[in-house]
Amino acid sequence: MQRTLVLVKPDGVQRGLVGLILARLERRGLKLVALKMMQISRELAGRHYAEHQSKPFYDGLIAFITSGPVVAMIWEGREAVAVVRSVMGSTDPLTAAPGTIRGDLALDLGMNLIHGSDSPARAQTEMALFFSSAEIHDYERTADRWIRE
Ligand code: 3AN
Repeated sequence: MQRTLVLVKPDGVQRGLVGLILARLERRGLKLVALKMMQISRELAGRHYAEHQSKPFYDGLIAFITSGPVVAMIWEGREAVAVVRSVMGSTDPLTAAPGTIRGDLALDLGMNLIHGSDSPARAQTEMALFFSSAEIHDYERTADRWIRE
């Protein structure tokens, strides 16, 4: 089953939206297999956002993601990477569809509440950056047979 890394960014923690964001992913049917609050170091931020290093917004992005604690999670489910991306909404909250997390709860590109891996390959890399294998839980949920045919 596919897994993906999700972060509730510092703005989501500060605004008290952790529970709401978690609930949206949970009620979609995705399964939570890892969860922790953490302070992202500059080193981890640099590795996580390495692909954006040459972008003009890079310094601001690093400053923002290290500005306060985040909640890191791994969610599992059918096409979890794409499902999380669709629940998040597009990167700029201004154009994110209503009904998505960003489309309902955010206004600014730099304060867009949530990160989700953008491909299965990136998900593998990002999960390994944020979690040890001992922190990731394989378990059965009785509800799964009501979510998956
Ligand atoms: P997403 O978070 O939707 O995967 P990415 O990976 O393209 O988007 O960008 C990572 C983060 O960088 C975004 N979440 C956003 O906070 C920031 N970002 C992306 N593009 C811009 C931009 N043009 N100006 C400012 N910040 C940006």
